[in-house]
Amino acid sequence: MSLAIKQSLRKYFIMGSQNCDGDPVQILESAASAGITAFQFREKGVGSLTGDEKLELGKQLRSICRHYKIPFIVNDDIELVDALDADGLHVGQEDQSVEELRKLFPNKIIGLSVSNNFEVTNSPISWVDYVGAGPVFATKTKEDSKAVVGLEWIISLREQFPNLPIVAIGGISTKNAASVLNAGADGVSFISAVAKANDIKKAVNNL
Ligand code: TPS
Repeated sequence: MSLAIKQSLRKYFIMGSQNCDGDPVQILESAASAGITAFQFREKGVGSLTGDEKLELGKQLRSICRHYKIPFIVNDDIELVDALDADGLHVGQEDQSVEELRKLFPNKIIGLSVSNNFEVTNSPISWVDYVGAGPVFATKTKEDSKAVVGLEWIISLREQFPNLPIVAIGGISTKNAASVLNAGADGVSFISAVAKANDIKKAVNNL
């Protein structure tokens, strides 16, 4: 189980329509055909869709993930997990508690964001399937992002949790992705490196 999760975290693309200059459906189609290993639908923040529009876009993105056989994870939206038959759910520290979510979704992938040792100590790490650790580098994508943790924190998290599936996030690019894997992360997660790329396939390959 944990090995399969770790493999899925290798190139974990996240986006919502607010991150895309072009058509999100085409962007995900290109990224999926180029080899991303998981996708998170994160329709959140300024300019994001809500209600039926969010659901309709979600259905299209979900079907691309089914076609390419990659996990489809929903960001912090319980109703959408059921409506889209998602493979899992990703939540932040301020969202619904992981214990509650685990009861609601015993068999779904549950991911949790962690940004410092305090959050790690106070999180039920044993209930999650993976953690999203970061921001490793500076990011402009998340308005409320926490302090940059650097590669050092990924190294120390790996020392503390030798077997925990860890995906690093925040400012990850084709230039620094290898350093993040060398620090001990199982994979890299990214928004702008692919959503804003001129050549999506090349970006995914280089990551
Ligand atoms: C797996 N998160 C932390 S930094 C960031 C986000 C969305 C922005 C990255 O954008 N871990 C996972 N999923 C999440 N949603 C988060 C953490 C929260 P960019 O790659 O453009 O720097």
